[in-house]
Amino acid sequence: MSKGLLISFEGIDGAGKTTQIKTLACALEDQGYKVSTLREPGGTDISESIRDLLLDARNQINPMAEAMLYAAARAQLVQDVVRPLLAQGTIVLADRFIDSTIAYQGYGRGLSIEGLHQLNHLATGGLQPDLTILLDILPESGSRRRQGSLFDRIEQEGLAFQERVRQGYLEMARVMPRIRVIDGSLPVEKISDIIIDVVTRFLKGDLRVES
Ligand code: Z5A
Repeated sequence: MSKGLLISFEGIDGAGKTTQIKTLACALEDQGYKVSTLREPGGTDISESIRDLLLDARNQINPMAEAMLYAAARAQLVQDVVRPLLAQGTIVLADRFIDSTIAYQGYGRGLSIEGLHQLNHLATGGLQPDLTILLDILPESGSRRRQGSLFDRIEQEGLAFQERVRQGYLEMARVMPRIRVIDGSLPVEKISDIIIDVVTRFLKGDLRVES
């Protein structure tokens, strides 16, 4: 593989993305691939500082400023980290990417979806994931899984917000073949098997995701 691949993981809070990325990274490394994992917002000093601003429950941020801060963190990450890794032939596993902005700031907050696509395009220079794994769970399950931990600014939005975000993701998956929906309520190991199978088929060219 001369050029790397960008595989993003999406889903509402607590969907299991972080858990699954770790397992997939190990499985791909065992198969001999160079793999890097990163999270959004984050992954560079600037992007991590923006993350702190965005998730701090004490901050009141208006929706457009919020969208632009996510875009700023993403622009820095893509330029400094993602593009160089892809140029080296690395498989980049991203815990959230452009679809989070459409789902959360678009379907969740109600900002213009078209405007957010343009903002994503500006931030990334048009970089899109090659494949996206969408872990679908009910908001109630996500909330149960996160019981006992402190809720950040976005997590405090509640179940109706999470359901709008979830429906936004499902709507995107209906029209974007690169997004593969996987039932995130299954046992962890079962989900890992499905993801490894999907990604392995994709790497072999046996899974078509073009529109
Ligand atoms: N956001 C946005 O609004 N716009 C944007 O453009 C971007 C992001 C990029 C980032 O926070 C926040 O920013 C996020 C969206 C918003 N909203 N919030 N909050 P984050 O990175 O801190 O949060 P997150 O991405 O939502 O991660 P998370 O809550 O940690 O969830 P996760 O990574 O998907 O799940 P996990 O850590 O793997 O698992 C959560 C728990 O469930 C854990 O105890 C696991 O052991 C358990 N788990 C995992 N899988 C299972 C299964 N299958 N069964 C049972 N239990 C499980």
